[in-house]
Amino acid sequence: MEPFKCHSCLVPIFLVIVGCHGYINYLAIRLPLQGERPPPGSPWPQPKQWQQSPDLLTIDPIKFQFTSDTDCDIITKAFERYHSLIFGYKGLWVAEDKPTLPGLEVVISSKTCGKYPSLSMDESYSLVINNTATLTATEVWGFLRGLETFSQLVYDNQGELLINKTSITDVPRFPYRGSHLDTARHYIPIPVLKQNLDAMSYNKLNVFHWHIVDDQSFPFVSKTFPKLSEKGAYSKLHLYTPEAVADIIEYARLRGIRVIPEFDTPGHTASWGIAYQELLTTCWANGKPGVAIYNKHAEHEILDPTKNFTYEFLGQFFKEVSEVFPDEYLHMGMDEGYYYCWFSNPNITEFMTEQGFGKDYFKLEQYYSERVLGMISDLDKKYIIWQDPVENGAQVRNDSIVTIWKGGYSDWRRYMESVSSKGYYTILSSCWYLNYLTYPPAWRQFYSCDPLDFTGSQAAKDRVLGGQTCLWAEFVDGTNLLTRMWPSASAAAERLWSPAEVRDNDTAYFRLDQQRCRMLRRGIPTEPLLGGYCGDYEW
Ligand code: CP6
Repeated sequence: MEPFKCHSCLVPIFLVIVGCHGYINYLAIRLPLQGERPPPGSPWPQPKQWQQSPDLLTIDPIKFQFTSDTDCDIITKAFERYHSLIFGYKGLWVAEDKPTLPGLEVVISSKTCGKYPSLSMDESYSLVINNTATLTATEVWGFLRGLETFSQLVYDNQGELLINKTSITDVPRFPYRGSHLDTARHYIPIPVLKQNLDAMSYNKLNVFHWHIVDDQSFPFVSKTFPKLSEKGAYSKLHLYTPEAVADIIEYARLRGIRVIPEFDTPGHTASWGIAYQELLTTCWANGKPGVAIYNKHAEHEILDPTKNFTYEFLGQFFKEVSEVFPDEYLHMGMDEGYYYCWFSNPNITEFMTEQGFGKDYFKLEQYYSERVLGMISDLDKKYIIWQDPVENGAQVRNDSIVTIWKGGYSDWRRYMESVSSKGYYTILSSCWYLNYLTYPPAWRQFYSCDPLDFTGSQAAKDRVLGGQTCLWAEFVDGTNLLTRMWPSASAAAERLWSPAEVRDNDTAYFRLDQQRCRMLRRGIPTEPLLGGYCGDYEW
């Protein structure tokens, strides 16, 4: 008989013991006791400077007036929305024992009405609530943030609307505070995208990074190449038509949210190849060409960087994209280029030899990215890319923005360090991946992650523009998107808006729960963080 082999047996046993106790918590989560709640009407994310007096004013919904010194559609429409957010869900009576707040007066010191939100928009504002209330902002974008804060200060006390005398001066810590959404693994219906934009505005997030197509589907309807979605979308029900895209951009604009589309290339492009097979690199096997469209082997998914056709096609395609999306930036993807099909294809090998790349496939990737990014500059757009091309040595414009997606809750630091020390602007997303489920939910890790918490020069830190949550939708569709996103994304939103010193997890817990209840009252299905229920609301 074989002697008992100790190693092969003990290792798995060891892993089971350590693994279970180290990584999976089999004990019930103990929810903190109720009662440590913040005062009602506490704003999220917390403003930079914030003073509240115990003096209360009452609000009479019939008499309350919004007024503005500047004529602007963004302001008029925001007044309508916030009127129903503040007064919409309560019967209401007015007590006689307190002074009444007559309205909110808005002063826009630039006297201008902005067209589209941008990276350099001014979102600062100040808000003074005394016997009257005044919201002052330089630009309309600051007004939107201040109006959100105002609406959060108002609270309901058994049918009576109250607000404390308050004084706030507020400004975001980072200019780029995003929510990334993948609408290719699953199609997300337009009404759900709009609810998500609503929730973003309740949390002062200002960029919708729309990862609109990927290997699995191509829902974006291009006027130049309609076949892309005719063949590449899941079905003709699963489309983002030009009208729908314009509708989303307008909905976002009115909330001070930028829409930045991502058309990920050269990898993740299988769905492009359903209509335009010539775009993809033919994979070779056993000395002959195989199929070049997406199948269960994810390798058949990379563009062919050696053909002029590819660049002519992309040139026309991105010209259209640059006209459809008004933002100054496009996200050009460029992550996870799997070189497998490049390795296998003799035409690519020949091209590499001609160009003097030898066997260095990074050089081929650089060639592709520099050529395509050059086209984007020629279209007068700036670009954002995932970190991969920079790691692989591509030279990109020094005003490019690089999204850090690798490394999880701790290792992101070394990527941030290396990319920002190369002189690029950066956005952190590694800490805020919404595609994992944990028990308890991961909001504390989300909240604790600070994008400036890495070793680097002041100049490197000055290039950190902010961060974004990412929702990769392999296991997410319209049914669970909002509960998956909120309130976890709110934790990231406070990290990106409020001063770095606002970081105490335990007090944040109850404030975050209050924000969750507020979103729930406003119709966003958000998942619970605490036991119990939301005030005098049935949920
Ligand atoms: N799709 C695309 C993805 C991911 C990326 N790009 C991804 C990678 C790792 C994780 C989650 C998502 N699904 N196009 C990387 C940016 Cl953990």
